[in-house]
Amino acid sequence: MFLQCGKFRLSLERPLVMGVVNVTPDSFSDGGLFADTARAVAHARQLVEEGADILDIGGESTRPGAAPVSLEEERRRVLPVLEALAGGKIPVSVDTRKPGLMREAIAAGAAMVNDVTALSGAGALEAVAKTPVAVCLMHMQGEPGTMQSNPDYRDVVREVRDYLDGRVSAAVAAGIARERIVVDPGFGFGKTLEHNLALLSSLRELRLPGVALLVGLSRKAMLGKLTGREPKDRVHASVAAALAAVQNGAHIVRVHDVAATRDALTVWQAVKNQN
Ligand code: 7PM
Repeated sequence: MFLQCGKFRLSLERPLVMGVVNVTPDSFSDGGLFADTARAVAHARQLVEEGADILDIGGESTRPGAAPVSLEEERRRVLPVLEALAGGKIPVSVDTRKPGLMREAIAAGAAMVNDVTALSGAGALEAVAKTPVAVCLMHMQGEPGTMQSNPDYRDVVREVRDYLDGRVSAAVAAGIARERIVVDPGFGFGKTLEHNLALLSSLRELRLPGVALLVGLSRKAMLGKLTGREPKDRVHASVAAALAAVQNGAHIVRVHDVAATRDALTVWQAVKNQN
């Protein structure tokens, strides 16, 4: 199986590592946009050195609980970073739910659109359909501001699967080939620890034919709940979670700590190759 990601054709034979690049104003300096851009680009290049297969650039508009960011602010943050990184050795994804930014990002060389609302917004499917980019369709219950207040499911695995299946059908109907599609259960997006663990242990049931499966668990609150640690001290927990995800059928893991994840996957792969 392959993922068509703009001009890149990625083999899904081995698990892929997507490195997270946040482009957010630095609260410790007033260096301004140029400093924020330079910092994000340097971080992204570091993640490539560490062995990332894909970069995911986000301007923070989709983060749970985060204040909404205007289109103008999001494009000011994301586009300069994207322009600096597109044309490099690995595909660059843009994490946005705004169709306007999707179009501009694709024109600037983005190879993937990562949308936590699964291209359900007005004009989102149209913004990506007639392009070669990959799309990540994520499940979320509720809205970022309130989704963790009372997550509720009768059967979380079944409901997430049915939702993703419906969004894949909508994408295919809009003209997006299955080899361009990635689905993601959206860990922490309107889910309790119990929901997240049910999804992680039954991940294989979320694999849809011909479609890649991506999982983002890196440094998330569920790992804080399990270990009692702050986000920056969740590296070991995140690596364990990424391994569990890959063992249970994930094709791509979205992580902050690329080097640590790569090493763990290298060892896991060596053991697996003995069969
Ligand atoms: C605070 C809480 C800040 C959570 C950032 C986050 C995912 C994503 C994010 C994911 C896909 C984070 C999240 N998570 N996109 N964007 N899948 N496809 O940990 O799980 O980065 S934001």
